[in-house]
Amino acid sequence: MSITNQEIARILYEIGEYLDMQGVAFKPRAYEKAAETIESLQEETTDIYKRGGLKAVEDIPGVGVSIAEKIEELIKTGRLKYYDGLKKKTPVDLSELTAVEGLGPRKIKLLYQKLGVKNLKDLERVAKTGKISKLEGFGVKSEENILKGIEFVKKSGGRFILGFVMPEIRMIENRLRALRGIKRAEAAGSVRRRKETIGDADILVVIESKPPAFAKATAGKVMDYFVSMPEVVRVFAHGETKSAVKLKNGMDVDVRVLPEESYGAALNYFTGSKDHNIALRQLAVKKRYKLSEYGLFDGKKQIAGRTEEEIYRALGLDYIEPEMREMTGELEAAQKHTLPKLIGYKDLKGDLQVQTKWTDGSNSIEEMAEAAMAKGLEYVAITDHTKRLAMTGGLDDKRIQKQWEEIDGLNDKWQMANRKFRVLKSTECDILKDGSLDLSDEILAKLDVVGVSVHSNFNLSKREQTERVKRAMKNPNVDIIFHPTGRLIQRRESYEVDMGELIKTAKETGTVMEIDAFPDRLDLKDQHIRMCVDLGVKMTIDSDAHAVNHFDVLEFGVAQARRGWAKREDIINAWPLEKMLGFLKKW
Ligand code: DGT
Ligand code: CA
Ligand code: CA
Ligand code: ZN
Repeated sequence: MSITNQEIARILYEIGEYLDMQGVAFKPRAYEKAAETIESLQEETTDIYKRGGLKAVEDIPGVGVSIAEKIEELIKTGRLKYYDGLKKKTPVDLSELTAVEGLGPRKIKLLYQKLGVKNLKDLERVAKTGKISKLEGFGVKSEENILKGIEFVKKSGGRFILGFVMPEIRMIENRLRALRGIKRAEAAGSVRRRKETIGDADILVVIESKPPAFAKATAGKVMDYFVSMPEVVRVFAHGETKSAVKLKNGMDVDVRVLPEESYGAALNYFTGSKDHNIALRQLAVKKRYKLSEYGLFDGKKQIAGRTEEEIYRALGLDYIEPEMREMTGELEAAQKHTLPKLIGYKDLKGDLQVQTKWTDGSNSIEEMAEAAMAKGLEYVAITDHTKRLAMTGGLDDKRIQKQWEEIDGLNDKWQMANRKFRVLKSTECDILKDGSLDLSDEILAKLDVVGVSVHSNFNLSKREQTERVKRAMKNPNVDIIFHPTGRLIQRRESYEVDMGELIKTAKETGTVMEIDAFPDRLDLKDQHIRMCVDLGVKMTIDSDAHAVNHFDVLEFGVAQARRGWAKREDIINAWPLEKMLGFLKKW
């Protein structure tokens, strides 16, 4: 099995960090750039290499000869001597330490040289004794921030962002499915419930159960295959029907082989959540049944268990989608037949947050539009940043009008060719500190869709921050609040803001709240989505794409919406274009 783009990128990033620590000039940035490109490539680098050899790898933008050769070594041998050497030379656990917010390679180097900090434990010890604040370039404030950062890392510790590991989980599922005698292979647990982050992946496999000797041999083969996959770095268990391993990326994966008769019951049990399971069992007991991972039993007789549906039915419940199994009222609703029909994974018709080369995206408007079409979408809003975000080359009143010419040209072209696709004129306009906006009202009034967001002054008081966003919502030109809480999963907490009050204001002003689908944003959170659903506040699910392959993240936004019990009617970009625009116009 071959090394993925994500793995290559991670190694290149780390090399950049090691070189940066050594104070090497320019090179770190070169590695970082190469990593960024590879991360967002559509094609696997291994395939590029297979097709065109070293030369083709060199042709990847931002990849020079020397980096291309390193990539070749990684593809051919799965290792890189240069990287191993760097790692050995610096006894510091970089990946652990760079996880602390505000700690870059340079600071880590200082902390190592002056205080001998090698890992998170060392860091916490010296921070608590006040030694860091006495170092040049650090101070009391940064020591406080480091301690806060450590707390944050510990809280999120050992968990993986679902959207980032999903490709690897799917790859394992697919490989297992391809083995002989296997009927199904599916990840249960928090993966199936589509939690934002997962502790480990729990994969269930169903094999043909007859004849028994064949079943036993098949199970054995599955186990042998699973523990010897190339990504496996540790084997915790290697049993007849159950195994557990750790992968290169640090993630643990379990696999269990099951007979078909109890697949539904096992899927239900291992999907969880644990509290949902416990409540189901109690319901079963009330009916004088017994529910286990093997089935639903009346005495010795199995009355359900082949599918999840039949278990729920036998317990007097409507089927509950995995994303709702978190004990937030789903059992009561299933009993009363009032569960919502959730938005489906194929329901989106458009995407209302897309960045392009005009600012910090990697592709042109046309390339992004073509990629969206290939995904089956019918419209996208182009939402490049505004001038306050100077580092992205944000647009001002003048340049955004230039962009409109390009958009008009594209729309005309597609109309002539009878292609049903529309690019909408839009913006991700900065909300300034006082709640005013970074483009003039005159320009905003001419856009098809106006999205606004907070990118600065994260440390205002809760009152000030809430008033700031509310003021933006009250601007009649504003349609959508993008990534409303501003959090980055495992990296940055939300700024202080009263979400209840914002959602109420959205109700009054007809403002749409965004569910940013990027895997480390998922912003709104599920409980906020639920508040919007309950109040009738409309939402949009956007990719926040910065490159053509980023439209793939939309499914994680849909998953988040489902975790917040949202229906198609709640999500404006699941509506046809005219209806969506009509709604925005009305408000
Ligand atoms: P994670 O891995 O921390 O993201 O969360 P889960 O939900 O995947 O939890 P995990 O991997 O510990 O276990 C998988 C499922 O197995 C869990 O969702 C429900 C079920 N399960 C695990 N332990 C128990 C238990 O003690 N009682 C019951 N009823 N179910 C359990
Ligand atoms: Ca799990
Ligand atoms: Ca597990
Ligand atoms: Zn943004």
